[in-house]
Amino acid sequence: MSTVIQHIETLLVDLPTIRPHKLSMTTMACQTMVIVRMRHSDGIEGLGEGTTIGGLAYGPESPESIKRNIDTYLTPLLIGQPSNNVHQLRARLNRHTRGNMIAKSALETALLDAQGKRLGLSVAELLGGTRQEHLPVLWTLASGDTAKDIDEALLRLEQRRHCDFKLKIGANPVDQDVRHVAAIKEALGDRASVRVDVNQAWDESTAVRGIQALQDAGIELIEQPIAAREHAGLVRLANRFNVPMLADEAVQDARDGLDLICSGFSGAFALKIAKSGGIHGVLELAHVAQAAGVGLYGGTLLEGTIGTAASLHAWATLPEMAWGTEMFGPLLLKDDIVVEPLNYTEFGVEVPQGAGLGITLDEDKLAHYSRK
Ligand code: MUC
Ligand code: MG
Repeated sequence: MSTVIQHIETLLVDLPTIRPHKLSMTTMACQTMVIVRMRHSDGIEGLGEGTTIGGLAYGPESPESIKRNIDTYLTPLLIGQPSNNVHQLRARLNRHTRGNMIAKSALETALLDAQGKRLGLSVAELLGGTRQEHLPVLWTLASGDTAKDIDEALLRLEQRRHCDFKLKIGANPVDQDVRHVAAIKEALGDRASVRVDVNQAWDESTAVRGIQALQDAGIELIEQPIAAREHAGLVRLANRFNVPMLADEAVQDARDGLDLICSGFSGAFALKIAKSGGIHGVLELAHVAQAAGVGLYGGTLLEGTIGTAASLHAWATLPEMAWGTEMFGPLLLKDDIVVEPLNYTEFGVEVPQGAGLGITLDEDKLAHYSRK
């Protein structure tokens, strides 16, 4: 008899951050991850993670909705189904339920982890094999304080941890944000690249003013300056400035990517497994971008180690990405729920080895941080 999915458990896990993380729409002091444990009839357990930023501040799914919708709607569609055809199971979930991309991503990760463990292959090998095994990782400076951000960047440069920095802006008036960014760029000079993420906070005319000043200050990349739905505006900004635009919230899946490309967008796309409903969805977007010559960037919703490992397996199957990755989520957290953390070294991170995701849960830590 073929192996079937027997049981799916979801846990809300709250881990404190090492410092407040300030974005345009919220300040985080804690990250909540939804951890999926999917048991199969052959005794194998697949792990998955669905994580967002700031409860309901970042997008339409919250940790609580991810858990509730998996438990109530998605799990019943999977229980008793054959374990080993991930494409069929994705299609089944998408046929019977709308949206909930983060929840679906967590489940697809758990399916792939189990399948890899079953076959003795890493998730990247299941996907066809690795093109890269060490990926560059940027750090986000978001303490909200210019001097603290400079100290944080200098320390990470000295430790050979990170040499690319992204600044979260958009919560303050544009002139104040520009002064903050320019001061950090000036302090770091040519030793580091500096980019900004506005997280949709500006309207187009504010963006024109802000981007001109940021371009003059030597900023390398401008991420999501205006609202996600303003595709035409993003194309206009990309055409107007030399500094490239990175589409993040504007590009969830391959269809959004195609729309932007057909509208004349040039620049780069932030890939996130959570936005695209999982690894297969995000790789579809990556392949559309590659065909159109749009640059790639391995993005995060600040997942912990399980979600970060899943993303790394996906990025490992792509050729070197033009803008590297920001897979630093576990480094923003004070603790971890896995036995062996990811290996961050030489301004990047290693793709984990071993079957499936290559990650083992630390049961004591999981129990300690799980919401009661
Ligand atoms: C985002 O919008 O890119 C990535 C890094 C970070 O600090 O926040 C995320 C979300
Ligand atoms: Mg972003």
